[in-house]
Amino acid sequence: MQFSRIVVVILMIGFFCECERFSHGQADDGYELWMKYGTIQDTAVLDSYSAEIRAAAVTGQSPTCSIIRDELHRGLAGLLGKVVEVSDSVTGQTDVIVACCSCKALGGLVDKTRLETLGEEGYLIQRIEKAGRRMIVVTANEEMGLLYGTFGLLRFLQTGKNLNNLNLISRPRIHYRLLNHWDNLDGTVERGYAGKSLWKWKELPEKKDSRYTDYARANASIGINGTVLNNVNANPVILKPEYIEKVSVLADIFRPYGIRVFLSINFSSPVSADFEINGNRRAGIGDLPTSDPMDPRVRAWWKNKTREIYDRIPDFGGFLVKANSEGMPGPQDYDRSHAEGANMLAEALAPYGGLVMWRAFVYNAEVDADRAKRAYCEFVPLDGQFEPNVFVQSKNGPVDFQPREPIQPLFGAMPQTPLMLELQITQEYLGHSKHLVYLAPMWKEYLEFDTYAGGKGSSLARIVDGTVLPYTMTGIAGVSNIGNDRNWTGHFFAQANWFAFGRLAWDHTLTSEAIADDWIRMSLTWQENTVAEIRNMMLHSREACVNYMTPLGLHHIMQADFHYGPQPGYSDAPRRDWTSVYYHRADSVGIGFDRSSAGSGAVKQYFSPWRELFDSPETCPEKYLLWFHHVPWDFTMRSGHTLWEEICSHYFAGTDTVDSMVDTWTALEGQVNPAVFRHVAGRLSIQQKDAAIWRDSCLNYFQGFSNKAIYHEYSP
Ligand code: BDP
Repeated sequence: MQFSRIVVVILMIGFFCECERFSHGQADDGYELWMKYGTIQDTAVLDSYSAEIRAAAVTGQSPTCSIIRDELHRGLAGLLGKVVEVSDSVTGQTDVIVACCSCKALGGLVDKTRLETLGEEGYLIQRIEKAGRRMIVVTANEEMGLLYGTFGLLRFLQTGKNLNNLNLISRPRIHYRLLNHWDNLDGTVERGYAGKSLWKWKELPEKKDSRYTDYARANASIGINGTVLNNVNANPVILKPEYIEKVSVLADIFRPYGIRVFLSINFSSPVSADFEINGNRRAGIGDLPTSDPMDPRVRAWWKNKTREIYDRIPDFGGFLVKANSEGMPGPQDYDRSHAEGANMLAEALAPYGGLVMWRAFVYNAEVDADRAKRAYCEFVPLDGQFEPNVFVQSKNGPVDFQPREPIQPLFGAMPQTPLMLELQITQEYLGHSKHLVYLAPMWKEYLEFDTYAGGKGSSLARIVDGTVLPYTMTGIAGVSNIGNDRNWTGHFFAQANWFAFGRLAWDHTLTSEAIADDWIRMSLTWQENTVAEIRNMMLHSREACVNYMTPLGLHHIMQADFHYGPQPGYSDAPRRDWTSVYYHRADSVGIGFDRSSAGSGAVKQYFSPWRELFDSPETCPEKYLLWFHHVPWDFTMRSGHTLWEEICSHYFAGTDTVDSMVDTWTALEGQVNPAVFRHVAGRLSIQQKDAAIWRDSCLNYFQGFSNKAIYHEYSP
């Protein structure tokens, strides 16, 4: 008895000593995400902040202003390790003021002309001197800007920046910044790797899980302003009155955080009959014999349903629609076009300011033999036919969310239709929540890709944000990686992807490095060397994943449906374009999909000079080589290697990088929170093992066609 008590005491002392050394929370379970607000360990920084931040005021009495007050209070108390009073009115002692520019308390303190371009959500943070006293002022045109500005200020402090440099002006470049949840009503999450859905439909509307608020807060902290709650493979039941009631409870919780709620709808909702989608029986919730968008009864049904929603949720955002894709019903079932389908919904939503996000993820085999061409073939002819409140929402690439794809050529090719960019935060094809893959470099690669749609300088980002084409509305969506796992995202480092998505949606000019840097400092450590080691590991992780999974333009050779491990030999699917062999086309001559002008012609969907550059294996960027070309095994690469040697080298480079990630992390024991250390170490060892499986299975399989020895100093 005595003995075990002593052991417990020793263990506890050990535990507290351990915690003492980490500024970011005790035994971090990841729940607090990047908002840990651990007391600043650098005494010089702490002293400089403490000297200037003693009393704060957030003027205004709205629910949003209360949230801002609470956040500031929580953040400052944690970071400074002392209670900083945050009142609702400015006094002679106040040295941090958060107030709308119209607030009298600001009288003459800020240059209001700087606010003119900031819209409803932008903010200005300045450090000023008044009567010999320093003050920090966070101001905006509207209170949502104050909320974002407050998180901006806290981030500045959390990352230990110098107050002398505090002069921030920021506004979002894209208006609709949404998460898309692929959450089913039964609590499962399609392509979710972090537990079950956050939405407890059975408990709603009565019981409001406290996590709903934490979710909204986390999103607001990175500038996300909307959420689509349910899976694009939508169950019509979401539109039943009892579900609208449940959804309205969530909308009420999210509203003061600036987050609007949207829903995915099933195009067959108005019908009374049962139908089957992907093996699941679904029933419409209406009483109509049809969901033909040109049928007046169907149009009236949607109008009534929309009114019913807005009666309960006045700021409801609108509908996301997957139609005539992967078995989902849609207007083509009635020989109507995507535009006719979308416009029917748009008409119902327009009086309330709602919008339709009509997905371009369609790939009917009758349209073209090459899946990569189909969205473009179907949608480009419809340009100009959509109502003004319709977005066409497209994935970044022409096939699916692969580790690397060239850009979806639709971007820039529909000048009269605002295109919303859909990225995938959940790592469906990039190692689920088992692999550490920091996605910002991948998203930046897409965002910075110059489409040449309006001549040089037409990056995807500048199309999406309405700079190149005069879009009347702009939007970006990220397929969420959040579930009810305690740490939200399964892998601790997957939190960085949620964070990075929000930051890039707000400002796509931020660099992957800067975002990683912020996230590491907010989530893990300020220790310079450690920050550098972790950042380096993150920045190389996506290329490593491409290398050990699908280098040089290979794609879609993952395990059938599960999409985690390799299955390059997969050939027996209900559709050819679901098999791996359809995509890699390996044979005794070579490997790759010929999409040149002599092949499927997909290159012609791109603007010049890309269509010419992609068209020849000599000029095609090698990272896309096997996407666009069927290349002989002996083809000479720019390195001087043959193609076969180059493929081998990439696979080995991928696993080598993972090995070095493991080494880096192992050496960080004692430098980061021990609980996080153990969690990440465990996942990295899975990644290391599985990356090697990827390499060996793919090389062994492809070797069966190349008939050449594995090129490396050692064989798998
Ligand atoms: C595919 C996913 C599937 C989604 C589909 C989509 O495998 O689960 O339903 O995309 O985006 O990548 O609709």
